[in-house]
Amino acid sequence: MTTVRLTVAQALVRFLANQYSERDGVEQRFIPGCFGIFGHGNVAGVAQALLEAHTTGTADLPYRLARNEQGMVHASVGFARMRNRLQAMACTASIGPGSTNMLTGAALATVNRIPVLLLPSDVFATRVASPVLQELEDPRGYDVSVNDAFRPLSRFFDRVWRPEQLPAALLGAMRVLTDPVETGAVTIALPQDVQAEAHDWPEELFAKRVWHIARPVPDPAALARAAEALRSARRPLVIAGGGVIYSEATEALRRFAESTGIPVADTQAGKGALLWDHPLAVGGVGSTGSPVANALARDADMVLGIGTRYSDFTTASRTAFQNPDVRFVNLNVTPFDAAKHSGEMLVADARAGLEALIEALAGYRVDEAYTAGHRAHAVEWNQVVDHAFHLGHGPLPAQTEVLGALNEVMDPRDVVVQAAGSMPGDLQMLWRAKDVKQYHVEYGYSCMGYEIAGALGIKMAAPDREVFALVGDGSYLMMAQEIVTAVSEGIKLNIVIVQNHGFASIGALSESLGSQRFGTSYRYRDETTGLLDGGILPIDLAANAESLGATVIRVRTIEEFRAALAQARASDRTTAVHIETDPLAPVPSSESWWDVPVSEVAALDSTQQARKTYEAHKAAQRPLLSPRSEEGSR
Ligand SMILES: Cc1ncc(C[n+]2csc(CCOP(=O)(O)OP(=O)(O)O)c2C)c(N)n1
Ligand SMILES: [Mg+2]
Repeated sequence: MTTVRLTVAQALVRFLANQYSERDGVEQRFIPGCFGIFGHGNVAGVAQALLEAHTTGTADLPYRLARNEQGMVHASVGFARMRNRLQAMACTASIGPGSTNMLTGAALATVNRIPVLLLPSDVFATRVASPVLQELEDPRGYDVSVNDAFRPLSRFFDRVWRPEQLPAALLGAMRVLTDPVETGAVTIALPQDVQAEAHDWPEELFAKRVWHIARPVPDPAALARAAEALRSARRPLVIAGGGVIYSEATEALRRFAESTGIPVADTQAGKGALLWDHPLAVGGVGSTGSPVANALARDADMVLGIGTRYSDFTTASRTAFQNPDVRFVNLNVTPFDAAKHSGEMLVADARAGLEALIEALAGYRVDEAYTAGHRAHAVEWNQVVDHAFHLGHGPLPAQTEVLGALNEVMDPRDVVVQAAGSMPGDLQMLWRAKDVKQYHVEYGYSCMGYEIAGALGIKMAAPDREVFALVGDGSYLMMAQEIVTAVSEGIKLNIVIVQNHGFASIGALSESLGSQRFGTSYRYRDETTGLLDGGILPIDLAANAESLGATVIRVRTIEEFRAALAQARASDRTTAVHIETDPLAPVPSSESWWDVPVSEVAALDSTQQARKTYEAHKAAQRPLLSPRSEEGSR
C-alpha cells in the first residue's frame, strides 16, 4: 500500500479538494472552498494546511476570511442553498468561542436542511496541559468539550481524537452532506494537537470521489395510493416547499399543475417554484400567505405537499385546513416529512415524484368552476398588492412600498435576501417571484443577521446575479460585519437598510397579544415612564455601513429609493441604500393566524382582551390526524 505522510489537517484539506457531487450527469466540486477565522486552535493545523495547499498547489481549497464565525456559516448556507445543495462550503474555527459562535449557524443549516461542513477546533487529545485556554472542564468527564453542543444541531458529528479515525469521519461526513434526506450541518471536531499530528495515509484516501445525488423514484404501490387519493379530490391544493427548488423540479411542477389544473401555493423556501404570474399560482400559504391561497387551503379536501416541512407558518399553526374531510398526500424525499399530518407518504425525489404523478393522474382534471373561482380572487388580490406597493404613505414611506419598489426595479435574475423581522411576512404575502432563485428568505430558523452574511455566500454561488440583502435595523445591528468580508474579497453586494428604530415585527406582535409593544423599540429610556419609549437614538446605520467600506446612498422618498436601487445595481462596489420607514404603516391581511401563546391570567386589561381573541383562534386548531385515504371513511 502506498502511503503519504501528512498532518491530519493536510490530509483533511487534500481530501476535501477531491470530493465531487453529481446529479443528472452534471459533476461539480462538492466543497469548492473554506471559510474561516484562525485562532490558536487552528492556526498551526488547518491554517497551515490551507496555506501549504495554496503554495504548493497540492490541493485546491480557496480560503475566505470571514469576520464572525456565525456569519461564515450563514454565508455557507446561502451558498449551498443557491447551488441547490449540490455544493457546500467548509468552515474552520478556533477552539472555544470561535467554534461555539458557529452553533447558531449549525442550527440554521440543519433546520433548513442545507449542507455545511463545520470544522470546530477542540481541546488537546493528549490533555498534557489541561485545562487549556478556552477549555470547558466538565467535571463529569474529560472527553466533554464545548463542541458537544454541536451534537443535537448536526446531522453527523464526530471528533477525531486519533489520526486513524479521520478517514471514517470524512466519509461519514460526505455521505450525510450529499444525501438530500439526511443533509444539514455536519461537524468534525478537530483537537488542536491532532490537527498538526503526522500520519501515513493510504494514497487512495485522496483519490477523486464522486458522490452521486440520487433521484429516488416512488414505490409503485405508494404511487397508486397517492394517485387514487388525488383522483378523488374535488378541491385539491398543492403546497410547494423548498424541496421543489432544490430538486430542480419547477418545470415538472408547472407541467403537473397545467395537466391537472391543481392550484399551487408556496412556502417561504418554495416561493418561485411556480412563478407568480402563472394562472395556477395562488401565492404564499399560511400565517403570512395570500388570502387567495388561504381560502383554498381552508376548503381543500386534499393537500399535496411537495418538499415541505409544514412549519407552523405554512399551516397557520394547524388552522389553515378547515375542511373536515381534508387529507394529505406528501411527496418528499424525506420519510420524516412525508409522514406529517397522517399523509399518504410518497417518498421520492420531488422531480421524479411529480413526473410519476403526471402519468398516474392522466385524464384527471379539477372542475373549471374551481379554477375560475380562485382566478377571480387572484385578480382582486393583485390589485390589493399593487395598492400596497404604491401606497403613497407619509411622511415616511411604508415598508410595503420599499418592497414594491424592489420588486419592480430588480431584474428577474436578481436575488432578494431576508430572514427575520416584519419583512419575511410582508415578502411572503406580497413578493412576485419572477425567477425560481429570485426569492431567498431564510425562514426555517428566521435568524436575525442572516441577511448580509447569507448574501455574501449567495453572490459567491451566483456571481452573475445581483444580490440584494434586505436588512432591518435590528438585524443590521446584530450582524453587519460581513460587509467587510465582501469589500475585502471584492464580492459585490447591494444592501438595503430599512430603518424603523426597533422591532416593527415583534412590536406589532406584542401589541396584538396585549403587551403594548413593551421593549421592542430602539429608543432612549424615558425618565417618567421608566420604559424605552423616549426619543429616537442618534444612530446612523448608513454611516456605519460606510465605515465598513460600503458605498452608501441615503434616501428619504420612494422615488429616490428607486433611483438609488438602480444606481446600486449598476455599481461594481458593495453599495448600501438607507431608507427610513414608518413601522406603523398598514399591511394587507393574510386572513390567517399564528399561534403565539397569551398569558392565561393577567392584571393588564390589554392582555385579558388578547387572551379572549387567542382562545377563539385556538378553537380552530386541528390535530390533522385523520387516517390516510384508504383507511378512513370518506
Ligand atoms: C437572532 C435572533 N434573535 C431574536 C429573534 C426574534 N426576533 C424576530 S424579529 C425581531 C426584530 C427584528 O428587528 P428588525 O431587523 O429591525 O426588523 P423589523 O421587525 O423592524 O422589520 C426579533 C428580535 C430572531 N428572529 N433572531
Ligand atoms: Mg426594525
